[in-house]
Amino acid sequence: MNRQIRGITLAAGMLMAGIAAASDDYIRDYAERVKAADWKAMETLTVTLDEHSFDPSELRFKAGKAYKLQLKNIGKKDHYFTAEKFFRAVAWRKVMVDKQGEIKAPYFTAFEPLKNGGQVDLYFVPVTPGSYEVICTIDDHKQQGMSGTLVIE
Ligand SMILES: [Cu+2]
Repeated sequence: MNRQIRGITLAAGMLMAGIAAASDDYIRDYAERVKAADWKAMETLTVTLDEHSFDPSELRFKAGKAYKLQLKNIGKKDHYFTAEKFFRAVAWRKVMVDKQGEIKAPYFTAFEPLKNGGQVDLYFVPVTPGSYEVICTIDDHKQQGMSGTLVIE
C-alpha cells in the first residue's frame, strides 16, 4: 500500500470512529452528576400514556436539577415511551418498575409501562440542552398522536 492510500484509509477510519462516537454518545460522567444534584429538591413529573396520546405531550427540564419522571399507562393497550436521544442527554440515577425493582444503567432507549396501570419511574439529571422527540413505536400509534417533545434548557 502506498503512502497516499494509507493516509486516506487512516483518515476514513478516523472519520468513521468520529461518527460512531457522536451518534452513540451518552453522559459518561453520569455518576458524578447524579451525586452533585440536590435530590432533596427533586421535582416529580408525571406523563400518562393512553390511546393514543402522551399527557402532557411537552415537558421542560432544567439542566442540573434532579427529576423523577413517572410514566403511567392508563390505556388498554401497551405503549412505548421511546426517546433515545433524550435518554442519552441525561445523567441516570436509576429506574424503578412499579416499586418492585430498580434498574441502573448508563443510558436507555425506551420504556414500556404495561397496559392497565403499569408504571415506570425514571430518576435522572438533565445535562445536554436541546429539544428531543418522544414517540410510541408500536404499530401506527405515533401517527395517531403518540408523539411529544422533551426540552432541556
Ligand atoms: Cu402506543
